Amino acid sequence: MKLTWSDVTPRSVYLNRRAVLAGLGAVAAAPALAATGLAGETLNSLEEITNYNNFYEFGTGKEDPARHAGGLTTEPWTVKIDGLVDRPGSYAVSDLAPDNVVEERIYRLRCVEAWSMVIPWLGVPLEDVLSRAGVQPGAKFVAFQTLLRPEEMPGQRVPMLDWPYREGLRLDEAMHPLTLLATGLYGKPLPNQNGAPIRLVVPWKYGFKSIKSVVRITLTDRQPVATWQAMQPSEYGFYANVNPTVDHPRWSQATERRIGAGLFAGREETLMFNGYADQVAGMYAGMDLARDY
Ligand SMILES: Nc1nc2c(c(=O)[nH]1)N[C@H]1C(S)=C(S)[C@@H](COP(=O)(O)O)O[C@H]1N2
Ligand SMILES: [Mo]
Repeated sequence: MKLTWSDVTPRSVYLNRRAVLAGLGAVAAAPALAATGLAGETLNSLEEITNYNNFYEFGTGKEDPARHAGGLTTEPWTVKIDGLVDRPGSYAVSDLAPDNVVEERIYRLRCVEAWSMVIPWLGVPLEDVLSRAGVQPGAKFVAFQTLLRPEEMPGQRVPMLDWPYREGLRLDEAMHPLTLLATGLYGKPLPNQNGAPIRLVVPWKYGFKSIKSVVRITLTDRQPVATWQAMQPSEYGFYANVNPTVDHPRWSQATERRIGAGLFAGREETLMFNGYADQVAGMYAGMDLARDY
């Protein structure tokens, strides 16, 4: 049995989200900025967002994804949802995030390499997708996987990372209303270099958690393997919360360089949880964030 959005999404929510989408790029951006604490921030241009990328499946250079990702076939595409769910299955992207329910979310993206951007995503809360799949009581984590297709992903022909790229979240993080499954940016479908046709966006965590071109989402009772953490656990943690007080072993995380700000712009202070502390800090109450980095 296949569920569609209309089965589970109240019509009022639909209409609301459509209204946001319709006003895209104009007035509608203002409330989104205010709601996420981004008032006064300048959006990065489409040019910047699509030409300065990390997507190692297409090479390690910042311009490699723009150059090589065009060859990735993104249609048809299915996302397998499995593990501890009531309704496992393979879902089409249009089923998970139909055009008429996607909403705009303007988020900061802070890479662990200490650069940042502000990006107007389109997508659906991951929470909605997981609720529709029916999360079982035993589930504690969510694991994600990127497509494995070395024929179209030249970076995967080199054992640079342990392919396919994998990531994971605790269940409460995955169900947090800020956590997005993005299918577009700047009002259009996601460019391949940004993780078409569907990718995760977790704005309070370092960018490597926001896994691109997702083909599998698994609900599990064990903490999932995450690619960068497995590769270098002393440098990249499972949590990877943006935190200016916990430095990377090889560089400071106290400040960041805003892409596109210009040669003479100073570095910006990095904000706790990338500026989303009011919304997310409660999930980490009592945790030692220097240990669980
Ligand atoms: N599959 C996959 N997802 C990935 C990466 C990658 O190399 N492969 N890079 C991550 C990193 S380090 C960052 S900073 C963001 C960059 O997203 P953007 O290029 O859309 O800005 O994607 C993340 N998702
Ligand atoms: Mo990153």
